[in-house]
Amino acid sequence: MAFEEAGLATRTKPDRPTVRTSGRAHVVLPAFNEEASLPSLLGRLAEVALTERITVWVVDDGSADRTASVAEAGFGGLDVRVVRHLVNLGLGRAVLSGLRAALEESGPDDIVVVMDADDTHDPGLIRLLQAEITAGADVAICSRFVPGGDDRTAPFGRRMLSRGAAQLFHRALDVDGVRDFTSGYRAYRASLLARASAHWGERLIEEQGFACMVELLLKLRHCRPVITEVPLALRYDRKQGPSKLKLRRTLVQYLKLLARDRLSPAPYRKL
Ligand SMILES: Nc1nc2c(ncn2[C@@H]2O[C@H](COP(=O)(O)OP(=O)(O)O)[C@@H](O)[C@H]2O)c(=O)[nH]1
Ligand SMILES: [Mg+2]
Repeated sequence: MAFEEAGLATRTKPDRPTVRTSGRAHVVLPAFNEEASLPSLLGRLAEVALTERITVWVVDDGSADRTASVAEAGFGGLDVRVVRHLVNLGLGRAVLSGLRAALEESGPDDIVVVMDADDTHDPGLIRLLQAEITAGADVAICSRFVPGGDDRTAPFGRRMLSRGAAQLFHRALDVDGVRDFTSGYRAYRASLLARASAHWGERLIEEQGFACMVELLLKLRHCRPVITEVPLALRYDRKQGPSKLKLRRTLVQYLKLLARDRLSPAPYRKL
């Protein structure tokens, strides 16, 4: 196994009976000023929808551009729902709103995928994520840091942040099966998220910025999920406009999150 080769994780295969799922994929797209990228991304999602059952949840987070109307226009027969924040509340609140909306309509066999709305993530990977969860994973991460994964097209500073954070979190946190802690492209078994959401409520995601992705993994850790990774070749060259990630601010958020987790880890509870 790739993880074992690298001496990183001990549990990459499900150690519980396989739980079959063949449900719907709810695809949550947190979007802030993404009018330029959404049409192409919705078109690529519509291709996946030819063979998979998909509902897309675009969370327009107080965008100043036409993100909401582009999302509402949809693409062909693709099932697109739009959740709106009237003012910009940040990535964390947007992901939380999207997860909650998706969970309200999801069944036990469904999966919930979160991916960037900037069209740098290949929607074709949703099939692989679905397959991982069908095979028994509870969380499947599109990872830049497994063989076949690639972050070459991202700017230098951005790559250093993601790589540094991956090393740091790997060393400091007790989460098996994860190399790419900050990837914005992941799938979750809906029933796992529903349990965690019932337990944590509004506190499921408290981070407002990009650290929310790591925070969610840490909160889910208490459910003892099986986590696997599939390779992600990031296509930053498709990105229209600059990243919304602020390097220094995000680094500080990561360090604070880590410090909080070290100092007062939430007690293990079976959820
Ligand atoms: N809802 C919401 N989404 C945001 C915000 N900031 C960034 N995003 C979205 O989060 C995703 C990640 O941001 P992006 O610029 O792609 O970051 P990068 O690809 O990691 O450099 C994109 O889909 C953005 O539209 C925000 O304040 N609110
Ligand atoms: Mg992005």
